[in-house]
Amino acid sequence: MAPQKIAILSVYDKTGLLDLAKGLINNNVRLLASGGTSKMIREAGFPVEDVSAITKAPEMLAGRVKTLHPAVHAGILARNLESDEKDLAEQNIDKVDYVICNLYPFKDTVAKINVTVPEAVEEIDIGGVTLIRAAAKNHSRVTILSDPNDYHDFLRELDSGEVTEESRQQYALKAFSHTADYDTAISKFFRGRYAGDGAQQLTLRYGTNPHQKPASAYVTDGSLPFKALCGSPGYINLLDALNAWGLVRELSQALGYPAAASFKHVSPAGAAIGVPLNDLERKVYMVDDIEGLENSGLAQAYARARGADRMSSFGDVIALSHEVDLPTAKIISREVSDGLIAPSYAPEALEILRKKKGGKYLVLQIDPSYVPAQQETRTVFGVTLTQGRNDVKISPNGTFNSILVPKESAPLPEPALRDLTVATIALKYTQSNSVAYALNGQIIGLGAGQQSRIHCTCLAGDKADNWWMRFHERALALKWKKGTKRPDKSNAIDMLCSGRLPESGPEKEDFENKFDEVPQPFTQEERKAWLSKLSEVACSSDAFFPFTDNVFRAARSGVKYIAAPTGSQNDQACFDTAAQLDITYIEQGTRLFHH
Ligand code: 93A
Repeated sequence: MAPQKIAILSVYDKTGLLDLAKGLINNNVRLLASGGTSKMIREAGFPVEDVSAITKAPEMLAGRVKTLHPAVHAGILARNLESDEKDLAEQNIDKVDYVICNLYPFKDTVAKINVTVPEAVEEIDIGGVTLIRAAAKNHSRVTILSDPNDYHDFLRELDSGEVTEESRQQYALKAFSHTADYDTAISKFFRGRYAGDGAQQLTLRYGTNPHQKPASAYVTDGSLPFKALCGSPGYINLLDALNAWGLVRELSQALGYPAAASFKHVSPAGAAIGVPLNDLERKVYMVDDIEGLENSGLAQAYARARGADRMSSFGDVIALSHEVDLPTAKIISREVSDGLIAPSYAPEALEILRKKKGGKYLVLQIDPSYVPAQQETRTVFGVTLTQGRNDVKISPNGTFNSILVPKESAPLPEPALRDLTVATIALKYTQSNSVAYALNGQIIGLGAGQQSRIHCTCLAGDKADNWWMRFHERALALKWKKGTKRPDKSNAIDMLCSGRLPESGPEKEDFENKFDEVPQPFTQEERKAWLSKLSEVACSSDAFFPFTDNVFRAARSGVKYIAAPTGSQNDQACFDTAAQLDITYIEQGTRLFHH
């Protein structure tokens, strides 16, 4: 006769326990249970033995040791092997067939306000986790029920004969997830108590919006790769800073220059390398009075990044690839900005930055040797998504080798390669869809986060046009009223250059109040004539151009080089259009969506 089957029951949540016990007994299963569980079953009138009947040891340490015993765990873990059977026989231990266990409510306990560490510690289940894990490990023979919702289906199967292998697998999977989730809650609690704010985790004031609390940033292994030297980061600050850091690190490595990026809402408003600025550029970027600028590649990179689209950069988070020096700090100190991330800071630069925003300016120091894990994970609407990190390398010499148009093409000139690299690396860190235009080692127009590609191409093109209009002699000779602030100047220049000057009313008055001598709007002819001088622009797209309209629009903003993935039904038409417009079309083989 087959030996009587054995179940071990040890549950904190006793929902459905008596129905389960009844069902097991009806199937002639012997019940062994820990203290409270066995008491409830016994009081309901069902036959049950205490676990101590097989351990021959009482529960001890006020319940800290209840089921932790070789008689229990060898019984669960034994396989149908001769050697295992022999070991059991020598110790007079019976095999266990069913384990029913759920754990102390650690999560509920630590969710209580003002919970103490000793209170939390008492809720760390040891024996239950061991029961669950052992049974789940040996699921080829043992059934593990860790969820009362499964009792009903389990009993139905048992009544009809035996629990199938597939069911045991599903129960084991649930059990492994249950203990993993339990351990995550424990490590999270202790990270909050013991890691020290800023070392392995950082409490954030709130998430994306003020009502999204609590919020934090943490790593599970080692330390956070950055520390705050001043101020405290918010959730969006970190999204910006960490994306921007990735961008400048890659840009600087690819081109061998210091690099800078100016981020807003997790996309770059500008990104650049430290190509020396000419006098006009210094003026347009409002840095012509910065001492030592010409000797700092980093300061020139940030002047370019911030100067590309001053409107969008208002309140930016900045990333800088190299140690922050005095000229760079001086530029930053007088702009409206939320924060900065860089590998290190010269003492005199840090002193200036620490004074910004009444001492609340965010200054983050990143460990430049930090390499993120290969796999990245996030949750959306409660669902965990995981993917390999986008670690494809964009480089001037490796990425743009396949020239599709013109057929008989010479190698790309250095500046074109440089600017295609800047545009393409910027896109890799820009919310998709995205298209970027670059010139002189900097982004001059970037269209981010549009659902339609042509809208990206238009947005980026309009921004590039606006950028170029700022170099028009009339835009350079504006007569400002004394005391006009930098952001107000940037706004007025943007209105003038983009051609959206107010025609009447208080808005017009507001605009005119900023000037001693009110500038006239640009005429169509002036605009056309000046824009026709914009040339040699490089344009990159994060995915293929689906229609020729993108090529036509790019051409209108001086684009001479396009790099984009191929794969559209209209590829050939796009190449032909480029050929007609004297544009070099390069295959950039990797789609670079970013979200
Ligand atoms: O403190 S424990 O980790 N020590 C143990 O040996 C042990 N074995 C089972 N807690 C232990 N359990 C847990 O007790 C179970 O996970 C279950 O949550 C609870 C059931 O206790 P009782 O049967 O006394 O109500």
